[in-house]
Amino acid sequence: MPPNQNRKWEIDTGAFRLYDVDNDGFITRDEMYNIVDAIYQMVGQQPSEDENTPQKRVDKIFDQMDKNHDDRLTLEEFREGSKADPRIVQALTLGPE
Ligand SMILES: [Ca+2]
Ligand SMILES: [Ca+2]
Repeated sequence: MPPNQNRKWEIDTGAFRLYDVDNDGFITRDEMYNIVDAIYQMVGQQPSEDENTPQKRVDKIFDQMDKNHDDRLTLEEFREGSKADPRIVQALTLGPE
């Protein structure tokens, strides 16, 4: 595996574990909401047009990532989703754009 891909795998897995608070291998909406809400408070993020509340942001993330619509994200869904929208992982790690 090329180093860049390896690094991305580590970041995605680390982010997934942060979201998966009870460590059962799935991210539920509640778990993601708790983290996203905490991030919003931490960074005091300015509202943007369509993501101006943590709830909306979580709904949007789930719409994009939850491929089989069972209301929970597996690591695989999370990784695929973060490939399509890297901001989700960046928002967590608070890295630069
Ligand atoms: Ca969980
Ligand atoms: Ca799912």
